[in-house]
Amino acid sequence: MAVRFPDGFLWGTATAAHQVEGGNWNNDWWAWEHQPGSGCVEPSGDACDQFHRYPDDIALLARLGFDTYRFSLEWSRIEPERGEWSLAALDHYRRICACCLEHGLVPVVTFHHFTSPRWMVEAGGWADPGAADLFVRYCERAAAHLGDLIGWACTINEPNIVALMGFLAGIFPPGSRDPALRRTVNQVMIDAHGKAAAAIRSGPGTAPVGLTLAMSDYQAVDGGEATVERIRRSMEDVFLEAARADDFLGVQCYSRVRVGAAGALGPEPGVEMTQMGYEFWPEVLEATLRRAWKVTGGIPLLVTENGIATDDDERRVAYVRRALEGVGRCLDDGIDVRGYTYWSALDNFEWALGYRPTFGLVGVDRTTFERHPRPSASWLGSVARANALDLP
Ligand code: GCO
Repeated sequence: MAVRFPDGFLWGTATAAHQVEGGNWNNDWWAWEHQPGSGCVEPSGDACDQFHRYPDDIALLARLGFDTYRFSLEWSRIEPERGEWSLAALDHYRRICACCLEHGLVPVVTFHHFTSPRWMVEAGGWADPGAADLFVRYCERAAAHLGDLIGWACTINEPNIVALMGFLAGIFPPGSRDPALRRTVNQVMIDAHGKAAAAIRSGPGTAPVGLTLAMSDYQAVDGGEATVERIRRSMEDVFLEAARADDFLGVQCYSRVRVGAAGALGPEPGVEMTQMGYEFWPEVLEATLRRAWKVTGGIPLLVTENGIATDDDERRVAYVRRALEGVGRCLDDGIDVRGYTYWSALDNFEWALGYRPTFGLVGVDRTTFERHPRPSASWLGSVARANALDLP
């Protein structure tokens, strides 16, 4: 299916500080990676050493044909102790934004992507309603320093996943398994998002501000309808409803989940799997864009993450092609999709799963940090340049 995308449609790739920078020892994830029994397969260590190599990465992404780069600020670098601000860290992120702009890339900046400073977690972390004010002070400070260079601002990345994985599933820090805490964290994050959005807007610059949400194509099987509705409420709807007043929503999705009356059913036998242990299901993007559009009441949507972990780069191209066809159908129906961001620019630290899953358009040598662009990188870069898929 050929698709022509609207003028100004953004084409990018994404990373997050802790997954690529290296040496982020002052946050809760680093502590979790080193905590016996946490289930992490390996520590993040030097990651992709992007803290030092960002100029080369940005130049590479621009050469490939992209016009957008989504990355995150590391709060534990900017505020290493409560109320102590690192001007050097703020200047570092200012240089990254400037470097993007010099290369013609729109900086899409995430203020919180899963990691929180150790001092913040010791002060009660995200289960404490006081977290919102701590987060807002940091956002204010960062926006004051960087706001004039930011293209799009994402307050919190996947607040639903932080709450689910950290407070109910026990797989992310702090490793709790408590349904009440999970509900509290959802609420604290919604509160923090709203206040942070106001703080970022009141600073310099005019970037649209929103949050990014992990969404899924929940499919009811064998009487699972009511269960789907229940899962959607805490995973999606509370956030989609909170986002109605935002400038945009970042949609992030990877696969579907089949749900029976008793809960998630797991993959369907015979369906191709990815390295993440979930199904190859690119149609998730169309399904989630349609749902986000409906439940938010029609705010602009930016695909801030979509991609696949695979060791077969041809399957990566196949996945993205089908996902983009779905975007095309959404655009045809008048859904306001502003851009597509592939996760991820680089193979990187996939949280508890370490470096095994390879999501990158660009491979990274784990000892030399050398970058090796894959054929999918040139392919998606050329789609970006043409602003079209498969036109003759
Ligand atoms: C998330 C995060 C990313 C992940 C990506 C692949 O969705 O969990 O935003 O940090 O690495 O989604 O799983």
